[in-house]
Amino acid sequence: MKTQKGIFAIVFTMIVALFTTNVNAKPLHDETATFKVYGNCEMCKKRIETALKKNPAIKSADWNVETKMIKVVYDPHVLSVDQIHKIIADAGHDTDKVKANDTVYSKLPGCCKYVRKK
Ligand SMILES: [Cu+2]
Repeated sequence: MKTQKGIFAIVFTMIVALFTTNVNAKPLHDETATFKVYGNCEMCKKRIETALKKNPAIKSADWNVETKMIKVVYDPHVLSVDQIHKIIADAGHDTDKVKANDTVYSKLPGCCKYVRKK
């Protein structure tokens, strides 16, 4: 019985070690994406950032009213850059990759109706 206990302890230790190694091997780094998002004002900033921050895989989102550039910190294991563009477009804002739906765009307040690319 003593030997059995000993073997169990060794196996248990090995399982714990294996599990810990797997967790450590998984890259957990967040990534940062920077790209252009069309918009005009502080209201646009709030709309864009709020839409993004609803997603738990997005750690931070900061849109610059002057440069129209957004900086998004996200978990690349859960979300792709294309999906981030899609979230912004769904909120009514064109990005340099994805265009917002015309209906969603038309519902934006007047001050937020940015000039769209043809
Ligand atoms: Cu606006």
